[in-house]
Parts: sequence; structure tokens; C-alpha cells
Amino acid sequence: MKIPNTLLVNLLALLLTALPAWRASAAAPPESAPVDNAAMAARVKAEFLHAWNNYKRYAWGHDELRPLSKTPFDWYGQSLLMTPVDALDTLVLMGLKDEADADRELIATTLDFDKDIYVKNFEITIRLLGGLLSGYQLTGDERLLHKAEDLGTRLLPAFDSPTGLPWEFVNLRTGKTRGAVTNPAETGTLLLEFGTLSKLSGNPVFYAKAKRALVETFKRRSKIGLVGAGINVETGQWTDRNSSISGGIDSYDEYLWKCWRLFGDQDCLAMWKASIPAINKYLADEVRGELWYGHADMQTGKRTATTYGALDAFFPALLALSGDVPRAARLQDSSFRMWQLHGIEPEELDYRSMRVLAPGYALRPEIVESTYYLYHYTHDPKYLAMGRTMFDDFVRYCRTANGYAALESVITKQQRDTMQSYVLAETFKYYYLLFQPDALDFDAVTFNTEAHPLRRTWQVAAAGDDRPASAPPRR
Ligand code: DMJ
Repeated sequence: MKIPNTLLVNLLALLLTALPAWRASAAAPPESAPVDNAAMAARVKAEFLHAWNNYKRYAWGHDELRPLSKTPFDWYGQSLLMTPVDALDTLVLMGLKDEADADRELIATTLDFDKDIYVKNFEITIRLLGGLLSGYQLTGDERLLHKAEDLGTRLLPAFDSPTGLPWEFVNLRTGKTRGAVTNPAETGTLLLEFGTLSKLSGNPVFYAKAKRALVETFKRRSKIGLVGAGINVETGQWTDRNSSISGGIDSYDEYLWKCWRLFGDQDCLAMWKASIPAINKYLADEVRGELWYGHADMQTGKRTATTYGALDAFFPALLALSGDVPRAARLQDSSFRMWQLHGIEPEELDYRSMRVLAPGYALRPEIVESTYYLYHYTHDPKYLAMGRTMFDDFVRYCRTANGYAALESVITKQQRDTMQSYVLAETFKYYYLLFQPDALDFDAVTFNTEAHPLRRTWQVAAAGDDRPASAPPRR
């Protein structure tokens, strides 16, 4: 009897997804051979250069490289230099001075925000505003600060909504806005960048607008202390009650703590303290003796999904940074289990059944970020070994002749023609810092959610007073 091809393909796919699930709870520990940090840092740097040089060869001056077709890609049809700005501080931290100088020159002489395009306020803030500010702080090049001021000013109309919550899109030339339905990550992941801009420029308006957006999001939390995944900036009403630590909410939680850390803003500390117990109570989930974080209804706390994914893997870093290393370590073990299922992490997993729900891998950094933080706080060599395993897999499956490519599927390992700018801002940077931690003084900086290190160069205001310093130091 002839078995139809489609049946064979389906059977194979079932086997490929079921087998790893079967051995999931017995996830192997990272290899125990000692890690040669210097050799690993050199490898990371060489691979970063492979990605950067191919960006230069095939996409110089554009937003991103498409690594399979060797073609450039611009998010909005015109370039905003996403990769050059995102990559600048990584070049500096890796000591690639000539490359960093050439990149800085490109940015200073060609980046122009006077464009009739609607941009996503959140993405442009974390990637470009954050990248320009950290680039300025690391190089002292005032031209980068002027670009940041220009950009911040053009983004300000985004906050002109009836609630103070920012519109999703703003036109860089006209200031017109659109996109009433947004989410906490987009409304609450702005204060590190806008606040730093206020401190460095002396103009308090940036801090005030971004802080209001964060506070207005927090004020709308439910009685049990959770936020949802969708909110309307005109009405202030939630459009999606699904709560999680995942995409759409993730960096809102992150900035509550980090804005306290960078600015000493007591309101941010208070908001964090009012939020984290609810997150740990309703979203954390114990399965097979493992710690995971799932989804729950923001009003009732009832579990709505047992999903966790590549984006959620930032949370151990945040837990460790805010002082809960034991919980961070347990969650990191779960993230690594997720990674080991298929030798590289999927976008989304059902942690009860250990079945992959969304099979892509977008070259995301979050799991590496958490590995770096946990190594910083524990000095446990297990995290170096974890990082080495992940980097080996990352190179094995994602390296192409012309850069690094995302995966359509971690099961089939089929590649996708995209290399987002955050790969150069974050993924490579966190791998590098894990193996070369003295490249940066961890305690002196706060990373924005795009891994741009921001340094406090101003006086901290007295408790309860978050007004920007009036005379910011200039380098
Ligand atoms: C990055 O742009 C940022 O880390 C953001 O917070 C989440 N998404 C990507 C990386 O996955």
C-alpha cells in the first residue's frame, strides 16, 4: 500500500515535536567543562563582526540587512539607520574603535528625522533614542545628543492624547498621530530614554510626558494589581484583559524597577512594589517542580494560558536585578529547558505539555540577557556553560554566509531572511558581556530594554522629588 506523502510529513512533524517533549523534564545541564572566557569573548566578537561586516557590505546606510537575499530593508521605506544606531555602543564596548568611529560619522552626517513617515513611538524610542543617548554617553560626541533631542522633540506629540497615554504611531515631520489601541509595553517603556534625555538636555518636558504615560498605565491596573495586554489611549479602557510577563507587557514591568534604579524616582519604586507581588502570585506557575510564568485574567487572576516563550525569558534578569536571585535562578533553569527542547528556543511554548506553539526563533536576546545577569549576581560557572551551549547552537543554526538569519522553525531549523537590529544591539552584546564582564561596569549603568547602557551623570533628586536636574553635566 502506498502511504501518501502528506501523511508521512505529518507523522515526521509529530515525531519531531513529541520526542523533545517526552524528554523535556529531564533537560540536560549545560556541559561541565570549564569555559575559556577569553576564547569565548573572542569568538563572540568575531561573529558579531561577521554580522556587522555583511550589514556594511549589503545594506550600509539602510535599516537592516536581509541576510539570505543579501538585500537591504527599511522599516518605513526610508532609512532611519536602525542597525547603525542600535549597534554603535556594542562596537564601542567591544573595542572596535575604527568601526565605531565610521559608524558614528555615518549617523552624525546622514541621520535625518525630518521625514513624512508614521513611526512606532515605542520601537523608535528604545532603539534609536536609547542608542543615540548611550552612544553619546560612551563617546562624548555631542552630535549624537543633538540628534537625540531632535528625535525626542519630534516624538513628543505622541503623548498628546486625552489620557496622556501615547498614541502608537507619530509622524516625524507633521506630529500627526494614529493608533489608539496600544499596550503597556508601548506606553510604559519610554521613561528611561525620555528621562535621560531630560537629564542630559536640561529640558524637563521629556521626563514629565513619559512618566505620566507610565503612571497612567499603572493607575489602570486591576484590583488585584495586574495590567492587561491592550489599552485604548483615548478612553483609557482596557481592550485586552490577558495579563502576562510576555510581549505587550514585559518591559513595562522592567521600567518600573529600572526607572527607580536610574533616576532614584520613588514613585517608580512604589509602583514596582505594588506590582511585583501580583505578578508573582497570579502569573507564576509551578509545574513538575519547575517555576514558569503563564497568563491570567487581569481582573480575576484566573489562569488563561500556560504559555511561556523567548520574550518571557527576560524576566530572570529583572528578578535578579531587583533582588530576587533564587526565583530568578529557578526561572532561568526553565528558560534553558525551553532552549534545550530543540537545541534553540521557540517563540512560544506550552510549558505544561512542553509542546511548541509558535516555532520561530527571531534571534532574540532575552535568554542571554538573563544568563549575563545571573552570572553577574552569582558567579556560578554554570551560567558560563549555559551561555556557551546557547552560543554554539546560535552559530550552528543561525549563521549564514552573509550574516545571521532568524529561524522559521526551531524544529526544522529552516532559516528566515531577517536580521533585526536588536541582534547587534542586544544578542551579541549580552553574549560578549557574559564572557567579558569587565568591558562595562554593571553597577554604573542601567540597560534600557534594547540593551543600551545608560549612565547616571546627574545628581539624584531628594526622595519624592523627581524633577530633572536643572544643569546637566555635559561631557
Ligand atoms: C527588542 O527590541 C527589545 O528587547 C524589546 O524589549 C523586546 N523585543 C526585542 C528583542 O526581542
